[in-house]
Amino acid sequence: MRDFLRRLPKAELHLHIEGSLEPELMFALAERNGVSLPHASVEEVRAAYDFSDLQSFLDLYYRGMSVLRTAEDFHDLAMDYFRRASAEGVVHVEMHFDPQAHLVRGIELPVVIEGLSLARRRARRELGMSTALIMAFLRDRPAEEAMAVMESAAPHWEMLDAVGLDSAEQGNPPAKFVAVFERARQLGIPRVAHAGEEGPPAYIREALELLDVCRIDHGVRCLEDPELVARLRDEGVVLTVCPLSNVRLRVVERLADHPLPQLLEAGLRLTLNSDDPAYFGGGMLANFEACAEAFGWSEEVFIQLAGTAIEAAFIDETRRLDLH
Ligand code: ES4
Ligand code: ZN
Repeated sequence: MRDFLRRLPKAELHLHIEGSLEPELMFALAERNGVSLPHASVEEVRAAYDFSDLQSFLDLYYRGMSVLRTAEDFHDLAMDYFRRASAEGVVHVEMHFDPQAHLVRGIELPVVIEGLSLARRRARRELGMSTALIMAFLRDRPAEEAMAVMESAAPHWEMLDAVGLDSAEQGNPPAKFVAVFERARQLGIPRVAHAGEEGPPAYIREALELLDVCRIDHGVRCLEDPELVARLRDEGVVLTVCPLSNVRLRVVERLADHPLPQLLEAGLRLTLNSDDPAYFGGGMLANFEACAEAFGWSEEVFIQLAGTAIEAAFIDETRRLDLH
């Protein structure tokens, strides 16, 4: 099964590139940039990744990215991840990035975009890997700030494959971001949003109705609302599920308790993703393998899940045919 899962061409639709920062690179960049870290060693950093919920993770995630300062840092971050993903049989990566998390530290958007763009070109050339860029808004910050980021991104609108919505979900409903998502819609930029990870099914409905998203990131709590499940199925909405993330952030206690089998049984379109691979114990292959172990799925199930990701990816039809 391991060899099959490695060879299976996989598209990753839910990845935060800042969450791919491995402790080794964190230390190297801290040294390069003269940034001090509260931990003495790589092992100590890894030991600190014991989360009780989404917020306890976000605290370390924002602290970890303090080492990212230059375009070269963002290039090294993304390229490091693309190489690892490629070795796991990942052929396409859609990466969220968080402009506001960098702006608050004085790192301007063009610096981030320049570094990520350089890495994307190299991934294409050196790894044959396609990539997409999703500019995410931090939902625990003001909607006006998100709108300002949207407007300041005007020179880069053309290279955005989508906008997204992430960070602390509870108390920050999709409704808060109606205006900025409407602006993206006007500009012809597709939309995705995290919903139903820690937040209630009502947030998934809002994301569909008010933000007009084409995919829901996570969405696992939809099962609490059977009418919503029927709607997701009838409309063919894709959920980007992140199994190891859900375990590490205690959305579920153990992977064996994860609702993936029920979601599949309900006829929903699902994909498997890594979310923040450096923080949650592994990348795409680890997520696929953990599901094989927990659910005993056949090869056909994985072929279906990987196929759904290729169907739902932000790629042109020529590339899609190549990947299928
Ligand atoms: C995230 Cl797992 C998760 N949920 C919401 N926002 C995030 N940003 C990075 N990882
Ligand atoms: Zn996420």
